[in-house]
Amino acid sequence: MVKIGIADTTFARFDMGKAAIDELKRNCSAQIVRYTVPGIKDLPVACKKLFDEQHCDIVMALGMPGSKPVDKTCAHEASMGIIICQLMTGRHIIEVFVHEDEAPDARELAALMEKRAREHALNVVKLMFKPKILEKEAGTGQRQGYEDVGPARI
Ligand code: RDL
Ligand code: RDL
Ligand code: RDL
Repeated sequence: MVKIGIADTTFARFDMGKAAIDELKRNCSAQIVRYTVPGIKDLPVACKKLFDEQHCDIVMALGMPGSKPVDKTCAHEASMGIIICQLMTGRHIIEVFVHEDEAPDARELAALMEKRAREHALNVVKLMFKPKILEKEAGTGQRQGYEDVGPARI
């Protein structure tokens, strides 16, 4: 059975892990393992452990970079670590980051975090079970959380 890892953080202001797990459970029958860490810089090793020790086939890394410059640097470092982990393991990590300043207030932030987590969970289902659907969506301007922007036309 396919095993999906969920790595998430206590720093985030919305429970993105819970939303992702709910969406996965509604759309596939994979086994799910969750590993919560303090912040986004702790995600790369959490993902590595989910592959090495829990034998996950794919992992979602969910987190919320804050709005200050130091947080943006932190997010870049975390992303680099997540990419290195993918290259080390040859497995996908779907990075679900919502920057705190993407939304104007707490209400919209929570809604964006929930929607992006759920939409990327569906991307995980497609990657693992229905890759042809992704091929059909190639070049269609898909976004997660906000409206899709759609294809550019001549
Ligand atoms: O290893 C412990 C912490 O260093 C780690 O959890 C960091 O990811 C915590 N953290 C920061 O130190 C920071 O300056 C986070 C952010 N910014 C941030 O914007 N988002 C986080 N963590 O999830
Ligand atoms: O792993 C899932 C996503 O994190 C990954 O697909 C990213 O490449 C998606 N993405 C961003 O998160 C982003 O902030 C993209 C862009 N910007 C971008 O400008 N172009 C992309 N993806 O193709
Ligand atoms: O052009 C507006 C947004 O698309 C742009 O700000 C993106 O960079 C927003 N974004 C992130 O910042 C991010 O960390 C997105 C993702 N992750 C993502 O996974 N999917 C998105 N946007 O559609």
